[in-house]
Amino acid sequence: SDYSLEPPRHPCLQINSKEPFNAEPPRSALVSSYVTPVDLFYKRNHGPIPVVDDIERYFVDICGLIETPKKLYMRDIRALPKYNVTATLQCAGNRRTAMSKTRKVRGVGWDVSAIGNAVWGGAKLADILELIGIPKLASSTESSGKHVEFVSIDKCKEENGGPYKASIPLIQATNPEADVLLAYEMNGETLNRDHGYPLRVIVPGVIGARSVKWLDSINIIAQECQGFFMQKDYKMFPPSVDWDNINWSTRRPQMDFPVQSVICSLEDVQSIKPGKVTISGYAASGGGRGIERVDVSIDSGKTWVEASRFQKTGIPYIADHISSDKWAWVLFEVTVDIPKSTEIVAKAVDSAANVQPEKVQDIWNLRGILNTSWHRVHVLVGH
Ligand code: MTE
Ligand code: MO
Repeated sequence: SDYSLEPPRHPCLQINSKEPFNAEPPRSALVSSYVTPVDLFYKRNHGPIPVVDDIERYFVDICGLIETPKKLYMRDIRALPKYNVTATLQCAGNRRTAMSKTRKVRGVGWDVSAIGNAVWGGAKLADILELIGIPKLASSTESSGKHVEFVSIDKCKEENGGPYKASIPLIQATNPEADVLLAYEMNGETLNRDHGYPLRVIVPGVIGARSVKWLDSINIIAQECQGFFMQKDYKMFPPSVDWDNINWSTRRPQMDFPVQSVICSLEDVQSIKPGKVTISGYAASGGGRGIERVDVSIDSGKTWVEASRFQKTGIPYIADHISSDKWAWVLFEVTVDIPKSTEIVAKAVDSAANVQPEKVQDIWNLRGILNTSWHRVHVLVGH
């Protein structure tokens, strides 16, 4: 594989793996804006960044269980109505390093910033499927377990040198309300190479792994994609399963991500002066569920105070899907008085009343995915 043509990257990024390039911003950068700047958005790759230099000749092949296969050029995709969807992308491996501290897990180490919120611009997958004769809101007979598979241009070792791929149910793909996009813009700019130029999939509310970058083809298939990242990775196992007794076929590929929250204004261990401290961070949930509450504790979880939440500055956040961005994170903030050294904790509650689990041990899994345990940081108060 060839890593000589990688794009330039922001010097602030913390590099977790160089080849393939995996990097995240400092946590403090995440809370400085509701929309994460492209440069600081985490980058998660499984191979070298592909080069697409002739955009006029670039097309997406649509094939599989359809009457007539079709080639879609960028001009065809741009001719469809354009949507801007604000959606948070989170890697299932976010906070893996912390999970590995209780018991070793396999995978790229991530701190708390394998997440970002962007405005994705592009065509709706539901509109594209309609072009090839698949109606919107496919009925359960039409879809009957069918999936829409996204195949990339990149090559990775997990697929034995083949392309990265993933799929989502046809029923979700044909639902305009699910906001699944073929995106060619990120924060109003042309999508850059790191994030999938010229075209990527965005599946809002679902773990990042299903949002395939550098799209090459779309296949309508009878059942879910059989690729490595759907079948042998990104599945949630119980703590009792380890590498010597794992049976991958017993679990389904992870789709929606669970409720999550993280304190970003403080490092894991941080020295502060006694007095008022503003604690801020992000909270997000999958499946379009909003954030109902964020609780913060300054005594290791014995007592809690509620933080205020916001998306757009000046507008109070309500998880009602009308005044809020349903696929996006909320930022939270609370000012507390901290007289002495202590452990500060955050936990969020989503609109279905799902709560983050208290202990990482209870959700430990061998691949180290979905660490959504209460986020804890230590402050050392000095004078
Ligand atoms: N698509 C391709 N083609 N190759 C990849 O390695 N990584 C996936 C997904 N799409 C990946 C991909 C994973 S695991 C995540 S979390 C997101 O892309 C990361 O997207 P980003 O790099 O734009 O943040
Ligand atoms: Mo990921």
